[in-house]
Amino acid sequence: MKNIDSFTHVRGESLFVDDLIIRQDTLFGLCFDSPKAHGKIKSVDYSKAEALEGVVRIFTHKDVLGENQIGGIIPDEPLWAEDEVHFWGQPIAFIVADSEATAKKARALIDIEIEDLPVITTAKQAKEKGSFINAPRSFNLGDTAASFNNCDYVFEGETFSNGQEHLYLETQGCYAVPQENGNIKITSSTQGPTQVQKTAARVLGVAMHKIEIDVIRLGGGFGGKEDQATPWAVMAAVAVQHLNRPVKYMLNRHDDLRMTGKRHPYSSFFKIGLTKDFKIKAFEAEFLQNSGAAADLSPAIAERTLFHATNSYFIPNVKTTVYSCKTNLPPNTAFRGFGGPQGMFVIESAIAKAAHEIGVNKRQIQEANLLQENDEFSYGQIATEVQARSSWHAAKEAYNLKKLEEDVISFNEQNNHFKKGISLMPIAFGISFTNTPMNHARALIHIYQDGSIGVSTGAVEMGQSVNTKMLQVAKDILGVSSDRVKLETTNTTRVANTSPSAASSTADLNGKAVRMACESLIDRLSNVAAGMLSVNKDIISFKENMIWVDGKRSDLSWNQLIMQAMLERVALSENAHYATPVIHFDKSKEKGHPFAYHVYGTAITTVTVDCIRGIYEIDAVKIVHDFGKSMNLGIDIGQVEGALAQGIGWMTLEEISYNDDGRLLSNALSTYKVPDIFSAAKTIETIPLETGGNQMAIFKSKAVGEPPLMYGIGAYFAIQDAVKAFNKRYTIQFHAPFTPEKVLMALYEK
Ligand code: LUZ
Ligand code: MOS
Repeated sequence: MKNIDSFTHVRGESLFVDDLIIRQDTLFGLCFDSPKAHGKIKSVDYSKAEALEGVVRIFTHKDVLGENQIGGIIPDEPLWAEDEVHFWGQPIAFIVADSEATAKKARALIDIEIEDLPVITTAKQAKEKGSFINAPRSFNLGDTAASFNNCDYVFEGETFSNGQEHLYLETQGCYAVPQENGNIKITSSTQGPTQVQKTAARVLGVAMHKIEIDVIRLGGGFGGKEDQATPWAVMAAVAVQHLNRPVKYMLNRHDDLRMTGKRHPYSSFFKIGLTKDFKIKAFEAEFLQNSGAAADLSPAIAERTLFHATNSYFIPNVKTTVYSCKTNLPPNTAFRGFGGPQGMFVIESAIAKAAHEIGVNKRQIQEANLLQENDEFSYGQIATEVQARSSWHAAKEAYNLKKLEEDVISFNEQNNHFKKGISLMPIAFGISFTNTPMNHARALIHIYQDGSIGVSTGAVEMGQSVNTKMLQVAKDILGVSSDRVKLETTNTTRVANTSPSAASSTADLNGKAVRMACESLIDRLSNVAAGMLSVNKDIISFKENMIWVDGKRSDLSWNQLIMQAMLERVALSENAHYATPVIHFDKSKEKGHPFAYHVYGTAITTVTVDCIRGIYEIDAVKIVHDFGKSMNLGIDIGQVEGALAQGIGWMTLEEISYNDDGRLLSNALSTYKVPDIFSAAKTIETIPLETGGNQMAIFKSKAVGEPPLMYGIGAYFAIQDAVKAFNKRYTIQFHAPFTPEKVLMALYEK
């Protein structure tokens, strides 16, 4: 089944926030944000801006009737700065005017005086100064100190991975409209409608039921709208509260790039110990996360770094610690993989360093340590239904790794201007919110009396096709054709108290709820059908818009049955709640079973480096991926390919840059390079690993959103492999992204 939005997408008819028909009395908002990364606000003069014709009002923290606080995990982030600013781009005020153009003119007329305070831009500086968001966390298994003494090889090293801009095609935005009695309806481009609702209620000082959030769909989220869609919607809501007029706020690209957080840059240190036969006996890592100026989701992201610090390897002695370092950058936030990719880059770097120093192929060390059934992760979960070795060997065989490697070697023997490199990248990614209480979802199904069906869930459609999957679940369980099923918008009045659409878990959690609701309806409708057909209820089934008895099609149609159910006053609506069973985690011990299951896979990446220019091409990425039993392979492979491109971009091209004053230099698409069709891998092949699927996944079809991003890490090591083939004196380094500039320097380093 195709993505149900493809028709309207292609025709440009799909609705996003900016496409909504707005009320005639709508006003337009615009943020005035800090022009300094750290300082005391001495004075702000709004008089010239306020005097501009068309400016209705300028809102500041003084207009907050509730709490000027938007921090979720830790309450450390004001909606609007009060006496101090902590990052360049921090919201200070909100201009509301009769047009966007007027608001923009007004913004230029605001005079602000800020007394500079010292600016921290890197995690290392923050650690030196003791500037942290919260206490560090550590996951420990076995005894690393003792086991390093028994290793034949011990290596240490340092890594850096930079941030990443989400670059959702649709920028952040919202449209807030007053209703009667002070109620407000906000259409928001958010992954977390409940988070927006809850925060708006908190800042406005009203009950949650006065705020309704509606989400049609997002033009991409990638984690950037898990937490950071909230402030804009809340600002607009404050304005509505005071003005009783609709307020729209769509960020332009420059403002969005400057004011929002990104993937966290990490500076990390590792120590790895191996035996002669390449078994990794001990691994230590210290992760310095550049959290930015406020917590946002950083503590949860730091935690996931620890969860994925050993990737798909079994290491019996592990000691990992993460520091969330407070700096004067915009608060960094969720980004596809959520700290996992940063952790995996470090273990892969440690293995690469060991291989380089010992003088063997990196994959020999990787292969010797892949997870097996019943191995223990550092956080106590026992690995089951492990597909680390199976996907690794399936990839080697399906793509003839031996031949691929021989081709690289012979190419490199014959060429000096160009060199090829190859790498293998296995992944293991845990599925579930690491914060156990977030793993729940609800669905509300209405069957209308004409037999058509409306499905509401807490899932937010952001291009990942979750609505298509929800429709598949409903139509399969109810036995109706897809044209009978409509997916409704995601709305807090229909489905309340939702977790954000995140953690790759949205289809699992909401899909299970849809399934449960549909099964309850089927149970009730079976009674009605049994009566109409004078048969036992247990032999009734639903298929192709008809009712079947004992596997044979009856004359009773779905529509006739629904009409009869109406007459018999049977409830045709159902609400269901799903909470992931089994999972638990004890933070006081840092042990438990946090994940419903893991997703595995292996990618083989080959690249060609131009050794005169330092530029490179990704020749091919050949993947064996564990989809479980995919319920929609077309959509799932699309997710793999998109995540791969995003992962390769993070590892190779996308270079976020702030100057020492904390100003974003890569503040436009002329200075921030994202993957395009020319930099995409020339070939991508994805083979589904044959497995039985996983019961914890919806229809045994495993979560697919985030895991394949980490295949992109393979590109870094494939390029490094090519550099090594050219420059025998290359000092191995782990500093991502491996941009052409850095490749050039590595090629000619003496
Ligand atoms: N968001 C979140 C996530 O709040 N918790 C998680 O564990 C998570 N994991 C991946 C992506 N987003
Ligand atoms: Mo996310 S990184 O919002 O799953």
